[in-house]
Amino acid sequence: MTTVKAEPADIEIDLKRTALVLIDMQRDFLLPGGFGETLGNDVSLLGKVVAPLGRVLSAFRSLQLPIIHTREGHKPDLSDAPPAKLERGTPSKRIGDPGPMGRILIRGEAGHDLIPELYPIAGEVVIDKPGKGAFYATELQSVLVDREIENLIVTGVTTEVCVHTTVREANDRGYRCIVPADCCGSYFPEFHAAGLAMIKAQGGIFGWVTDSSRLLAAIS
Ligand code: C5J
Repeated sequence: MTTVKAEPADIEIDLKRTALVLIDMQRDFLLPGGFGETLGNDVSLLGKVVAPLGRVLSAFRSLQLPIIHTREGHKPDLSDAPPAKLERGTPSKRIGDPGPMGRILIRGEAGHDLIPELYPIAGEVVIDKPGKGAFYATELQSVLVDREIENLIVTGVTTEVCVHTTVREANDRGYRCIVPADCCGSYFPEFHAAGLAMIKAQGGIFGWVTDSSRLLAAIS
């Protein structure tokens, strides 16, 4: 067993039953011209996640532990995008509109793809998800069951949206979720802080919060 220093308490995990999940590290969220920017966000705020998450990804690769990447997006015909999502708000471009990286948040377009710094290699799982949570309308649960996973290191963007939704979904399904704070990010620093606080409050009601240094010290 491996002890990860974390809040609200240190946690012991069996690394053989632990997967790293990278949520939506896509150009559409991290780069100018993508979905995140169409919503009015300063996408540069997410860049600081890449280096620490890259170190965690390298450690998981060298230990040959399971790695799962997710991508939020929709089929080109938008048949998996509910009108309530398509019509939401007043973005500068809507999901499916053409943008500088292809159609916004559409599978197969450059903007929908994962950033090169964290690009999956052979053997890593890529889950395409139409929603915010990685379990909704995806094969994630069966991927985890097949690999006998009990613990998830949940990272990516954005903290209070897709990371948080996934942690909540996973927690209800019985997974222990550990979130390294510097490996996830938000366009809203106050939401990032609040999202992490919510996870670890009340004795860790949704999971545990650590950071890349403590995680790497534990698993190296
Ligand atoms: C958002 C996500 N923020 N990946 N998606 O719309 O968090």
